[in-house]
Amino acid sequence: MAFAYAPAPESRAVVDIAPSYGLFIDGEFREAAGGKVFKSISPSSEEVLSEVAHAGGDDVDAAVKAARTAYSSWSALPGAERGKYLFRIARIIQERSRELAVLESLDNGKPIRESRDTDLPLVAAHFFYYAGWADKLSYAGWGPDPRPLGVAGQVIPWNFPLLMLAWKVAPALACGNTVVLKPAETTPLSALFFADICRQAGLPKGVVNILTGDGSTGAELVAHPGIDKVAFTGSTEVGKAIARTVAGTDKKLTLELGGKAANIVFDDAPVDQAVEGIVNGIFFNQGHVCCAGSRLLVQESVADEVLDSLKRRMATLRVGDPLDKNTDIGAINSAEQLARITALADSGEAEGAERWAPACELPSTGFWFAPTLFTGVTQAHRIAREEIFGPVLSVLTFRTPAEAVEKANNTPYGLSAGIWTEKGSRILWMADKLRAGVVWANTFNKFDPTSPFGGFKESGFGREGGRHGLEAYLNV
Ligand code: TAP
Repeated sequence: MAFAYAPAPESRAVVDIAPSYGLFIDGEFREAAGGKVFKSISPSSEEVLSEVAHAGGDDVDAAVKAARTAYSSWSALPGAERGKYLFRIARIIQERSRELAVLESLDNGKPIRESRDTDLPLVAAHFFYYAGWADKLSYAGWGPDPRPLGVAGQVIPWNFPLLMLAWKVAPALACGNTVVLKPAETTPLSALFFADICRQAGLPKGVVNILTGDGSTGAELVAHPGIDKVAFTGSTEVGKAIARTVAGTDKKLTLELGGKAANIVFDDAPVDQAVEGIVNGIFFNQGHVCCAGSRLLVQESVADEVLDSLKRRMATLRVGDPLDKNTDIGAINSAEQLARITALADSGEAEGAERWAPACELPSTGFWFAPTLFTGVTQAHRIAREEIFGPVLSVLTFRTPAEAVEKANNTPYGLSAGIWTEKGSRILWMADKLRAGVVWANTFNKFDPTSPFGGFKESGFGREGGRHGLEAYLNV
């Protein structure tokens, strides 16, 4: 671990965080009806960033009513007019992206290089992309008159707070729906800044409502009878509970859940390139990525070479201050998530896998986990089966492409996969056999608003992004 050069961190003075925030309902910030609040802390320093209102049932009701009232005029607007608002929001996001990137890194713990160069550009790109669709829905192949659904209740996780908001809000609004969105308890701040951006853009009141709170707020929202559509991203466990809540109603549902992706390296892959892809696949965003390449499947004949090179590369990764532009791995999002990662990593050792991490000094305050890999992993081990959602890689080997497919598909999940090989025919053969919604070839964790994203099996259903992402918000 090299610490030779330490540039000045991005200053947190870039963003003005208020000591407290209310719920954003009907275009105004207001206290929760029950007066309840919770604290949002920085996972890297454990300092309190702000005190945030905790929405209860009455607040959910008020937000849904505001969204319902706004729906009649918003859905009646010509698509080109809705598009103008979305273009405006996209431009303001670009203008305020430095502020938002620092905020996201403070509240979530992710490295500023990632929030600045990945999250924020993608957030703006999603709004631009769906802004462009707003006046073209009649030409998208569903006939002349696709209709919005009504009020969408959207619940998002903490790993990409603003990007998950963009994935949900932009297509919903483009199609003429109004939304009530609940961000995760540990990362409420960028959604509240987004509320301010909606005001700045002059978005009619009630079109976007933001309810901060915990899982109980999310549960109230998805159960509310005034919701026409539920869009959820998060754990498979909560996704199943939501599916049970929605069952028997006429609410439309999309679920984007967990993953346990295989990143498959063949013996003809350029090793340096593959190693960069493995590192990006599992250590990007501390491994808090539903499509993370958390299982490395490496062909037996090159396993030693790939692992040697991977370990050398891992030893150069810098863990630390999310606001330092040289940081590769930031803070784990919460003490609770750190405990989950630690328990699963410990289970790997207990079950007989071999644990390795580079020498790595972790800060004394905050929540941290060193980049870690396990070799000698079998398919029965928990670390090969369960989503760790942290910077922990489980390495398995294979001999033949058929064995790689069998191992890759041996999971209840089916969100993503990666293939590293020089052979185009093998890529096509593998992509056809892998049960994964997204298959990357000679790259990993590449996202684009034009491209649909979503899973098979217990990774959920429905697609976000691209033209497919519109279908989730339309009666077609
Ligand atoms: P979840 O508990 O599923 O949380 C996701 C969102 O759902 C949060 O906004 C959460 O609120 C809310 N929620 C919790 N219980 C709910 C309920 N009964 N009804 C409606 N909404 C509810 O995920 P998590 O705690 O953030 O992480 C747990 C595990 O989920 C992780 O270890 C990881 O395996 C997985 N995960 C997957 C993804 C993706 S993108 N697939 C993202 C995050 C986490 P609160 O945050 O306020 O509790």
